[in-house]
Amino acid sequence: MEEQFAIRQAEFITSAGTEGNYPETLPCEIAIVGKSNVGKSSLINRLTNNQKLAKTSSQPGKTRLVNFFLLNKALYLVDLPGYGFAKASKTEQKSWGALLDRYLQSGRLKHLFMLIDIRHAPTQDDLMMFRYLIYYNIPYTLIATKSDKIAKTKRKQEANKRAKELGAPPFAIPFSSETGEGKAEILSRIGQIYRDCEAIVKDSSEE
Ligand SMILES: Nc1nc2c(ncn2[C@@H]2O[C@H](COP(=O)(O)OP(=O)(O)O)[C@@H](O)[C@H]2O)c(=O)[nH]1
Ligand SMILES: [Mg+2]
Repeated sequence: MEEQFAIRQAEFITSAGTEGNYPETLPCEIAIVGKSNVGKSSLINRLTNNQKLAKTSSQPGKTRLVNFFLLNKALYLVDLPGYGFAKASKTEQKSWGALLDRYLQSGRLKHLFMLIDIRHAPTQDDLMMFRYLIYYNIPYTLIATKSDKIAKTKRKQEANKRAKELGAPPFAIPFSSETGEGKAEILSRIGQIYRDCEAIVKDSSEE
Protein backbone atom coordinates (compact mmCIF):
# COMPACT_ATOMS: atom_id res chain seq x y z
CA MET A 1 0.00 0.00 0.00
CA GLU A 2 1.10 3.56 -0.73
CA GLU A 3 1.88 5.86 2.14
CA GLN A 4 -1.29 7.16 3.80
CA PHE A 5 -2.27 10.79 3.85
CA ALA A 6 -2.25 11.44 7.61
CA ILE A 7 -5.07 13.85 8.40
CA ARG A 8 -3.81 16.04 11.23
CA GLN A 9 -6.30 18.82 10.79
CA ALA A 10 -9.67 19.21 9.09
CA GLU A 11 -12.03 22.16 8.90
CA PHE A 12 -15.19 23.15 7.09
CA ILE A 13 -14.50 26.09 4.79
CA THR A 14 -17.65 27.02 2.91
CA SER A 15 -20.73 25.87 1.03
CA ALA A 16 -21.23 26.94 -2.57
CA GLY A 17 -24.39 27.04 -4.65
CA THR A 18 -25.09 27.41 -8.37
CA GLU A 19 -23.43 30.83 -8.45
CA GLY A 20 -20.10 29.03 -8.17
CA ASN A 21 -18.81 30.91 -5.13
CA TYR A 22 -15.97 28.46 -4.57
CA PRO A 23 -12.97 29.10 -2.32
CA GLU A 24 -9.56 29.92 -3.78
CA THR A 25 -8.15 26.88 -5.56
CA LEU A 26 -5.45 24.58 -4.20
CA PRO A 27 -3.37 22.16 -6.27
CA CYS A 28 -5.33 19.25 -4.88
CA GLU A 29 -9.07 18.78 -4.69
CA ILE A 30 -10.94 15.50 -4.33
CA ALA A 31 -14.73 15.38 -4.56
CA ILE A 32 -17.19 12.79 -3.35
CA VAL A 33 -20.34 11.86 -5.27
CA GLY A 34 -23.06 9.28 -4.86
CA LYS A 35 -26.76 9.00 -4.34
CA SER A 36 -28.20 10.63 -1.27
CA ASN A 37 -27.93 8.48 1.81
CA VAL A 38 -25.08 6.34 0.43
CA GLY A 39 -22.75 7.62 3.17
CA LYS A 40 -20.80 10.58 1.74
CA SER A 41 -20.90 12.73 4.86
CA SER A 42 -20.26 9.74 7.12
CA LEU A 43 -17.15 8.93 5.08
CA ILE A 44 -15.78 12.45 5.56
CA ASN A 45 -16.43 12.23 9.28
CA ARG A 46 -14.79 8.82 9.59
CA LEU A 47 -11.70 9.85 7.61
CA THR A 48 -11.24 12.96 9.73
CA ASN A 49 -12.27 11.31 13.03
CA ASN A 50 -14.79 14.08 13.55
CA GLN A 51 -18.40 12.99 13.80
CA LYS A 52 -19.58 16.58 13.65
CA LEU A 53 -17.66 17.85 10.64
CA ALA A 54 -20.11 16.92 7.86
CA LYS A 55 -23.80 16.77 8.63
CA THR A 56 -25.20 13.28 8.24
CA SER A 57 -28.86 12.43 8.03
CA SER A 58 -31.11 9.45 7.78
CA GLN A 59 -33.41 11.69 5.77
CA PRO A 60 -32.19 11.63 2.17
CA GLY A 61 -31.51 14.70 0.10
CA LYS A 62 -30.60 17.18 2.80
CA THR A 63 -27.36 18.50 1.38
CA ARG A 64 -28.08 20.71 -1.64
CA LEU A 65 -24.82 22.58 -1.68
CA VAL A 66 -21.20 21.87 -2.52
CA ASN A 67 -19.38 21.69 0.84
CA PHE A 68 -15.64 22.31 1.02
CA PHE A 69 -13.49 20.73 3.74
CA LEU A 70 -9.82 21.61 4.06
CA LEU A 71 -7.41 18.89 5.21
CA ASN A 72 -4.02 19.80 6.69
CA LYS A 73 -4.49 23.24 5.10
CA ALA A 74 -3.36 21.58 1.88
CA LEU A 75 -6.13 19.62 0.21
CA TYR A 76 -9.83 20.11 -0.36
CA LEU A 77 -12.26 17.28 0.18
CA VAL A 78 -15.58 18.24 -1.38
CA ASP A 79 -18.96 16.82 -0.39
CA LEU A 80 -21.24 17.05 -3.43
CA PRO A 81 -25.02 17.02 -3.18
CA GLY A 82 -26.50 13.55 -3.48
CA TYR A 83 -28.64 12.48 -6.41
CA GLY A 84 -31.62 10.24 -6.78
CA PHE A 85 -33.78 11.29 -3.87
CA ALA A 86 -37.22 10.12 -4.92
CA LYS A 87 -39.11 13.02 -3.41
CA ALA A 88 -37.23 15.74 -5.26
CA SER A 89 -39.29 17.84 -7.62
CA LYS A 90 -38.32 18.39 -11.27
CA THR A 91 -37.12 21.88 -10.40
CA GLU A 92 -34.94 20.52 -7.61
CA GLN A 93 -33.49 17.85 -9.87
CA LYS A 94 -32.68 20.48 -12.47
CA SER A 95 -30.93 22.72 -10.00
CA TRP A 96 -28.99 19.71 -8.69
CA GLY A 97 -27.82 18.99 -12.27
CA ALA A 98 -26.78 22.60 -12.79
CA LEU A 99 -24.87 22.60 -9.51
CA LEU A 100 -22.98 19.43 -10.35
CA ASP A 101 -22.26 20.45 -13.96
CA ARG A 102 -20.92 23.77 -12.86
CA TYR A 103 -18.68 22.18 -10.26
CA LEU A 104 -17.38 19.34 -12.41
CA GLN A 105 -16.63 21.71 -15.28
CA SER A 106 -14.88 24.25 -13.07
CA GLY A 107 -11.63 22.37 -13.64
CA ARG A 108 -10.93 22.33 -9.90
CA LEU A 109 -11.20 18.69 -9.18
CA LYS A 110 -8.32 16.27 -9.62
CA HIS A 111 -10.07 13.10 -8.55
CA LEU A 112 -13.54 11.85 -7.77
CA PHE A 113 -14.57 9.28 -5.19
CA MET A 114 -17.79 7.71 -6.38
CA LEU A 115 -19.72 5.94 -3.63
CA ILE A 116 -22.05 3.03 -4.28
CA ASP A 117 -23.97 0.91 -1.79
CA ILE A 118 -22.30 -2.48 -1.39
CA ARG A 119 -25.68 -4.19 -1.00
CA HIS A 120 -27.46 -3.09 -4.15
CA ALA A 121 -27.00 -3.05 -7.91
CA PRO A 122 -26.37 0.49 -9.19
CA THR A 123 -29.45 2.66 -9.81
CA GLN A 124 -30.18 4.45 -13.09
CA ASP A 125 -28.75 7.59 -11.49
CA ASP A 126 -25.55 5.77 -10.55
CA LEU A 127 -25.19 4.57 -14.13
CA MET A 128 -25.77 8.07 -15.45
CA MET A 129 -23.26 9.52 -13.02
CA PHE A 130 -20.66 6.96 -14.02
CA ARG A 131 -21.17 7.61 -17.75
CA TYR A 132 -20.81 11.31 -17.09
CA LEU A 133 -17.47 10.91 -15.38
CA ILE A 134 -16.17 8.64 -18.10
CA TYR A 135 -17.37 11.10 -20.75
CA TYR A 136 -15.49 13.93 -19.04
CA ASN A 137 -12.44 11.78 -18.38
CA ILE A 138 -12.49 12.39 -14.66
CA PRO A 139 -10.07 10.17 -12.71
CA TYR A 140 -12.06 8.24 -10.13
CA THR A 141 -12.00 5.60 -7.40
CA LEU A 142 -15.07 3.52 -6.57
CA ILE A 143 -15.94 2.99 -2.92
CA ALA A 144 -18.58 0.47 -1.86
CA THR A 145 -20.18 1.80 1.33
CA LYS A 146 -21.93 0.21 4.30
CA SER A 147 -19.77 -2.91 4.12
CA ASP A 148 -20.69 -3.69 7.74
CA LYS A 149 -24.16 -4.61 6.46
CA ILE A 150 -22.94 -7.75 4.71
CA ALA A 151 -20.92 -10.78 5.78
CA LYS A 152 -17.19 -10.18 6.05
CA THR A 153 -16.35 -13.04 3.68
CA LYS A 154 -18.45 -11.51 0.88
CA ARG A 155 -17.29 -7.92 1.06
CA LYS A 156 -14.46 -7.88 -1.49
CA GLN A 157 -16.42 -9.90 -3.96
CA GLU A 158 -19.62 -7.83 -3.65
CA ALA A 159 -17.73 -4.52 -3.87
CA ASN A 160 -16.05 -5.64 -7.08
CA LYS A 161 -19.36 -6.89 -8.45
CA ARG A 162 -20.91 -3.45 -7.91
CA ALA A 163 -18.06 -1.88 -9.91
CA LYS A 164 -18.57 -4.35 -12.72
CA GLU A 165 -22.31 -3.69 -12.82
CA LEU A 166 -21.53 -0.02 -13.21
CA GLY A 167 -19.45 -0.80 -16.29
CA ALA A 168 -16.13 -0.12 -14.59
CA PRO A 169 -13.13 -2.42 -14.19
CA PRO A 170 -14.15 -4.76 -11.37
CA PHE A 171 -12.66 -2.98 -8.40
CA ALA A 172 -14.19 -1.00 -5.54
CA ILE A 173 -12.90 -0.44 -1.99
CA PRO A 174 -15.25 -1.91 0.62
CA PHE A 175 -15.81 0.76 3.24
CA SER A 176 -17.76 1.13 6.47
CA SER A 177 -18.09 4.36 8.37
CA GLU A 178 -19.37 2.30 11.29
CA THR A 179 -16.30 0.08 11.69
CA GLY A 180 -13.66 2.03 9.77
CA GLU A 181 -13.05 -0.84 7.35
CA GLY A 182 -11.37 0.50 4.21
CA LYS A 183 -10.23 3.71 5.87
CA ALA A 184 -6.52 2.90 5.55
CA GLU A 185 -6.95 2.04 1.89
CA ILE A 186 -8.78 5.30 1.16
CA LEU A 187 -6.11 7.31 3.01
CA SER A 188 -3.37 5.70 0.93
CA ARG A 189 -5.36 6.52 -2.19
CA ILE A 190 -5.54 10.14 -1.02
CA GLY A 191 -1.80 10.04 -0.33
CA GLN A 192 -1.14 8.86 -3.85
CA ILE A 193 -3.46 11.49 -5.39
CA TYR A 194 -1.89 14.20 -3.25
CA ARG A 195 1.62 13.30 -4.35
CA ASP A 196 0.46 13.36 -7.99
CA CYS A 197 -1.03 16.83 -7.50
CA GLU A 198 2.23 18.07 -5.98
CA ALA A 199 4.22 16.60 -8.85
CA ILE A 200 2.08 18.48 -11.38
CA VAL A 201 2.64 21.78 -9.56
CA LYS A 202 6.37 21.13 -9.43
CA ASP A 203 6.50 20.34 -13.17
CA SER A 204 4.66 23.47 -14.18
CA SER A 205 6.83 25.70 -11.98
CA GLU A 206 9.95 24.34 -13.65
CA GLU A 207 8.78 25.25 -17.17
N1 LIG B 1 -24.46 0.74 8.81
C1 LIG B 1 -23.94 1.79 8.19
N2 LIG B 1 -24.67 2.93 8.07
C2 LIG B 1 -24.12 3.98 7.42
C3 LIG B 1 -22.82 3.92 6.87
N3 LIG B 1 -22.56 5.12 6.27
C4 LIG B 1 -23.65 5.87 6.45
N4 LIG B 1 -24.60 5.22 7.14
C5 LIG B 1 -25.92 5.74 7.53
O1 LIG B 1 -26.63 6.11 6.36
C6 LIG B 1 -27.32 7.33 6.54
C7 LIG B 1 -26.89 8.36 5.50
O2 LIG B 1 -25.54 8.70 5.72
P1 LIG B 1 -24.92 10.09 5.18
O3 LIG B 1 -23.47 10.05 5.47
O4 LIG B 1 -25.70 11.24 5.72
O5 LIG B 1 -25.20 9.95 3.61
P2 LIG B 1 -25.05 11.03 2.45
O6 LIG B 1 -26.44 11.51 2.13
O7 LIG B 1 -24.46 10.29 1.29
O8 LIG B 1 -24.15 12.13 2.95
C8 LIG B 1 -27.07 7.76 7.98
O9 LIG B 1 -28.15 7.34 8.76
C9 LIG B 1 -25.80 7.03 8.34
O10 LIG B 1 -25.70 6.76 9.71
C10 LIG B 1 -22.06 2.71 7.03
O11 LIG B 1 -20.92 2.55 6.60
N5 LIG B 1 -22.68 1.68 7.70
MG1 LIG C 1 -24.44 14.18 3.09
